Parts: sequence; structure tokens; C-alpha cells
Amino acid sequence: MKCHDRKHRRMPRRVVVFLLLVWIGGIKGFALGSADKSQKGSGDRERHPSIAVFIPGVMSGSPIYEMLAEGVKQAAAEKSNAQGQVTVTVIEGGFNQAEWEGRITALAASARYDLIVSSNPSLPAIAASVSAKFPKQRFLLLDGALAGKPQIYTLRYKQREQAYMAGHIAALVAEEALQGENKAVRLGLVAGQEYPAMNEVILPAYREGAQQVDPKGTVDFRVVGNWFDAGKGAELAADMIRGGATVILSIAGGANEGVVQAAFEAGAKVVWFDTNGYGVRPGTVVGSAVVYQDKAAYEQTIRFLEGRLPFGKAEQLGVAEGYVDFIEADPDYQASVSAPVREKQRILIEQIRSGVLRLEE
Ligand code: RBF
Repeated sequence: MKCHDRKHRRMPRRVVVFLLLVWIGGIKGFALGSADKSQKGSGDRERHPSIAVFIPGVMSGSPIYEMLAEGVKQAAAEKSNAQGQVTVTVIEGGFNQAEWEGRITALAASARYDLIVSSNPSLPAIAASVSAKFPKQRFLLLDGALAGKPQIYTLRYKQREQAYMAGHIAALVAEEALQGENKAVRLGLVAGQEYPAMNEVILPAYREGAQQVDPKGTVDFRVVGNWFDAGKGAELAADMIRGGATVILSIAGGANEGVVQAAFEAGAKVVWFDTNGYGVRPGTVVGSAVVYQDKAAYEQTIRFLEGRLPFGKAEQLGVAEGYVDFIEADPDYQASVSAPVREKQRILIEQIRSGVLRLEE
């Protein structure tokens, strides 16, 4: 202490003030320099954006949600190198849908997140309700649609294309198994729950794709009632198979496992949705109609971080744009599905990709 005091006493006051000013100037100059490297004229929060990913359910068993978190994290990691730290907080909202709005309201009320990212067709209405109370809160929502809200951007996939391709492969495989018997193909669809995109887009397009193969083809549609109960999934699938269904499309999150197990035990087949599922049970899974949600989440997060995300807009992307696809290049697909069936499926995909077959929604 004494030594310090002595030093100060020896230095004239003017010199101390001068040195202090130089020191403060140096810090300021440095701070401005780094701000210039990131986003000009933006506040501290924009230089260090914070993103919440709200999973409406749980990630385990639902690859559509795993892809969501993955894509956002990848974009954040990439932008963290160039522009400082972008933080991503992933919150699992659980299966009680009645709690989701409260959970999202709490996230908005915390004012901690520049962006809330989420995914499924029920989210736009929830986000609209929350943003009415918190007008500064912005949302990036995938797999849902709502235009005209200045805080909300949505992107949904052309699921008529996705489900049509699923119905087409399912019917081709079912038809081949009939070995020329004069019977109509019988397919199944197990869904986690009923919702407009399921009832009005996915189920009809699945049937439509099947009926391109066999105009008399029918679809047995069953609902688990949640997105986790593998036991119930297995029970429904086994019952459908007893009723004559030979190929089942499963869109039921964690309950998909039960559907695959029941199909395997009964010698029936399964078509997978959203991700490549051939490896789940090689020989039983005979089709994978996918959405590239990881790519969409990555690209839209990048757009947000670069200030280019068009809030207020609802976009829709499909096969031609590279967001909906059917996986052909997989050894398990090639091993479990005959060459003539794969050739017919290849032609269908080509027709959708080139625009010869238009599946507008
Ligand atoms: N799909 C899942 O794979 N897992 C889920 O937990 C899940 N929860 C959903 C909850 C609601 C309220 C709605 C409307 C859809 C849900 N989906 C879920 C379906 C998902 O949005 C999408 O339709 C399917 O993944 C097919 O692409």
C-alpha cells in the first residue's frame, strides 16, 4: 500500500490523467475494432446472439427433432468462429402439449433469447399467441406454416411429395408380395396422433401414391395417441397385419420401434418417414421418404444470424428444392427390395424431381 502511494505521489497529476486517457482510449479502440469485424452498428446482444431450441416432445425416437437441434448448433458453431460466441440452449418441452405454450411464454418473458426455434405444425399458433404478449420475441419454426406475423418465419416441407413416394414404394412392395394373386394391395399407416397435416396431406397423399400402383389399394389408418408408446405401436401394427396389411408407414416417434418389431415378427414390411431408416431393421424397412430438416435448420439459422431471415414469410420446400427425398443409395434398400421395384420407384422420383409429376398442396 505504502509503496503504491509513494509512486502516485511522485507522478504529477497531469501525467496520471494523460496515461489514464491513453489507456481508456486503447480499450475503446480495441472494442470498436472487434465490433467492426462482426456486425456493424449492432448492439451487444446481436454480436453475441442467443438462441433457444424448443423441442415439442423429446428428441429420443424423433429424428425430426434431433435434426432440428443439430442444424441450429452447426450454424451457431460456424458463426461463432467468425463473429464471437453464438449460444444455443436446447430445451425439451416433453409430451404434455398443454404445457408447451407456458414453457415458451417463460422463454419469451426471460428476454434471454434473440430467437426461439421449434418444429411441428402446432407451433405457429402457439408462437402467434406468445408473440402477441412479447412483440420483440422472434421465432423460426420448421414443419409448420403461418404467414403475415412480423415476428415469425415458418418453413414447411412438401409433405404431399414425401407421403406420395412412401405410398408408391409401399404399394410396389405389397403388390410384388401378392405374386400375381388377383387381390388389392392392403397397406397400413400408424400415426402418433391426428392433426391437420396428417389427415389432410400425409394420409391422402400416401393413399394417392399407393393407388398410382394399384387403383384398388386401401390404407388402414391407426393412431397411437402419443409419440412414445412402442407397446401400443406394436399392438396396432400386429392388428393391422392380421387384418391383411403387408406394408406399414410409421409416423409415430418413439412408437415406431414397436411397429418395426411387430412387422419383423409377422414378416411384414415398414416404410420409414423423415430420416433414413433402413438400418433400423435391415430387410424389414423397405423405404425411407425423408426431409432434410438438419439442412433446413442450419440454413435458416445462418440466414437469421446474417440478418436475412424474412420474418413474416411462410416458405414451402420439396423434392425439386432438395429438402424432400427418397433414399435409394443405401445397400440395405438395394438388398431388401427387388431391382424391378426399385426401377419403378426411381422413375417416380425422377418424375417428381423434373416436374413431370406435380404434387401441389
Ligand atoms: N413427430 C415426431 O416424430 N415426434 C413427435 O414427438 C411429434 N410430435 C408432434 C406433436 C404435434 C402436436 C404435432 C402436430 C405433430 C407432431 N409430430 C411429431 C409430427 C411431425 O410434426 C411430422 O408431421 C412428422 O414427423 C412427419 O414429418
